[in-house]
Amino acid sequence: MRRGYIFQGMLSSDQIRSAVDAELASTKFIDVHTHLFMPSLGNLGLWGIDELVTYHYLEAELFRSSPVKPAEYFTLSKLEKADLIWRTLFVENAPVSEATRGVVSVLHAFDLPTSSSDLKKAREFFASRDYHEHIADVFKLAGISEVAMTNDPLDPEEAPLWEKGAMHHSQFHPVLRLDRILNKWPDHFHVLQSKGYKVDSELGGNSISEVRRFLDVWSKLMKPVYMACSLPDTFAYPENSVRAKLLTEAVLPVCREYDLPLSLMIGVRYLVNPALQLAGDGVGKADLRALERLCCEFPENRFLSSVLSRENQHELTVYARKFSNLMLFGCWWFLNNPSVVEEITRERLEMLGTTFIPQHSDARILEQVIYKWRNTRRTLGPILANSYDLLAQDGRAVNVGDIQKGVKRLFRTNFEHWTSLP
Ligand code: FIX
Ligand code: ZN
Repeated sequence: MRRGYIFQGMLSSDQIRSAVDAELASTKFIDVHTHLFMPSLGNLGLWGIDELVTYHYLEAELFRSSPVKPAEYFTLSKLEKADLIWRTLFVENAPVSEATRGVVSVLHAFDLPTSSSDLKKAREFFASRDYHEHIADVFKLAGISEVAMTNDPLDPEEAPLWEKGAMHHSQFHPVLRLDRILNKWPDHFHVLQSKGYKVDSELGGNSISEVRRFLDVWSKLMKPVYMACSLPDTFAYPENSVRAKLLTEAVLPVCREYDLPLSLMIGVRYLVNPALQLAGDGVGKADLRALERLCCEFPENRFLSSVLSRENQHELTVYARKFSNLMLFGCWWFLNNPSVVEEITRERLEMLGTTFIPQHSDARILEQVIYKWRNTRRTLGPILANSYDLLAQDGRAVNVGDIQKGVKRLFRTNFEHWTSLP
């Protein structure tokens, strides 16, 4: 998008806001954490209206407005689920929550009716789309150039696709996801055994070197830009545990060997309501001294971190001031709402300047990037402008170049440098 403004020299307060909005609109962001998949991973990639409407955020909201019980709901077909959610959350009620309004935003972006009594026209539209062209249109509407994926080497559906040589895509960066190894070793070590890795449940014998060999094989196969793991609110380090041993003796050394950051996403209370399945996770305040100790004891490793509890955000920001090998990213999951994004981003700008990554979409369905990034630009515009305005008020002239460099650093170069993206 051409920059629709030409300001020379020192900017006034109004010009600062215009310049920030214009730079946010014209800069193509990197989406540093999603659950999207490159086209060669086939049906793992979710897109279209029925996936959008049955997003797990909306399933959680459905059960607050419908008498249907989760057990009954999960027996329905995808189309039946979507029809029920559409009727309940979009027809019988005005869609004023973040997740429901997001679907409206996507429909509006494609000039589709947003208050229909059914999904007929939307289904016809998405059925008419060429997938590859659709991806290009969606990325353009979202103002993003590329996304980081979430790729699980122990997922029985995804792993074989990589092993068969799934074609890489320049706009979809692989991320080696470690949850099944670090959080559920007892349930998954046998999968490594079945692939010829001499590992056991207690990490005896050559287990650690075999896990490192497994990570080496997958680092070569996937070519990830970072490794990642979500962790419970109870995550602790140091700790005499299988997770701590795997993390410090296998994962972190392989990250150093391949010059990869490790992303630690801390604070999930898994399945607080199991009946809701993927929508059943909750949030808990974590003890971030675990992150502090890891950053301190492994200065040669680079860490990305996003934490789920609002109550952890201020101390996480302070930790980023203490450890230059720690890069904060995003307002994760239950935090990705304007009221909380504003608070978190303001305190990060105040304490870190532009040395953090403000947001990621966490998109699970392709078109979600459209509304998640529109919301981010809308929320962050005035906040970022305020930072530059205060600078001007306090005696340092602000010019367009300052703003261009700041926006680019926040939404591109911080991640590029952290992950050594080409
Ligand atoms: O662990 C994660 O990557 C989380 O983001 C997901 O598990 C979560 O379900 C989600 O999609 C949140 O937005
Ligand atoms: Zn996620």
